[in-house]
Amino acid sequence: MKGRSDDSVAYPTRRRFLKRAALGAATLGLTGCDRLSQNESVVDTLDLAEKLNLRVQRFLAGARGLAPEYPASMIDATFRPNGSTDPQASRYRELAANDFVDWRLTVDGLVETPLSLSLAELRALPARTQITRHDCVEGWSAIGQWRGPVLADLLDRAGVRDEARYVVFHCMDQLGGEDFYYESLDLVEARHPQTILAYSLNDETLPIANGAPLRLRAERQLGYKMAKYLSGITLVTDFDDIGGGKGGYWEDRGYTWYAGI
Ligand SMILES: Nc1nc2c(c(=O)[nH]1)N[C@H]1C(S)=C(S)[C@@H](COP(=O)(O)O)O[C@H]1N2
Ligand SMILES: [Mo]
Repeated sequence: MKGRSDDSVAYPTRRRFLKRAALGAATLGLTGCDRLSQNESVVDTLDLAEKLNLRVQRFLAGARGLAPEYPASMIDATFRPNGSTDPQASRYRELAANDFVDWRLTVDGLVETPLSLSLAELRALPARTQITRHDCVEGWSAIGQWRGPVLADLLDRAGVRDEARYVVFHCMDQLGGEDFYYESLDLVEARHPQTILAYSLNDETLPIANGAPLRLRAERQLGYKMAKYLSGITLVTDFDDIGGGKGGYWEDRGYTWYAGI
């Protein structure tokens, strides 16, 4: 395991690159994740950067290098919601109407023991609290405090089989009214100590706008990786047969799968 000094090398480099990518989009008068994906030069630049980034960052920061955490005084009063903010899918509406009492998180796929956990059961597990900065490719950031069980603990409870390489996160919202949002992480990122499934934001129940009842926080990644409105996670060897086959809703639309910052 490498120390914090290594992080300061890895993160500013990526942040500078992101700033440039965001600036490029702003110059062209583009706003929003969807517009960015329509700009080919931006997507090409991201593709090229991705190949180097995963290797360079893993080398510099190691598998467990930590994202910066902040003092409570730096928490933003409102955490800007983005993407889906009020899912209309009928299943989601029904669950929300009953305060998610009937909601379950399933853990299945390449595991020894599939799990199905209620919100109460998740809240009873050991939890991690972290104050971190969220960076969206649109060029905005927000600092918030998140709390929830560490994903690695859940994976250990389920028992990940040797063939598994990725964790896929299924969501209950249809962004753009069509495909359900989904995301994925490899097991290194999924088992990172700051990768948690958050049920609270700034000491309050996670609001619908920010992903109630449960959302992923993967603090070394860009905002679009952090799937909101979770319904289940599946352990897989690849994501060829899921969604558009690229490992995520935005990845299917041209974003890079590796979104380390
Ligand atoms: N299910 C789902 N998860 C999602 C999104 C979404 O539209 N649906 N948007 C992503 C994007 S682009 C960002 S920046 C963050 C926004 O999280 P927030 O609403 O808490 O700011 O959620 C990510 N996770
Ligand atoms: Mo985003």
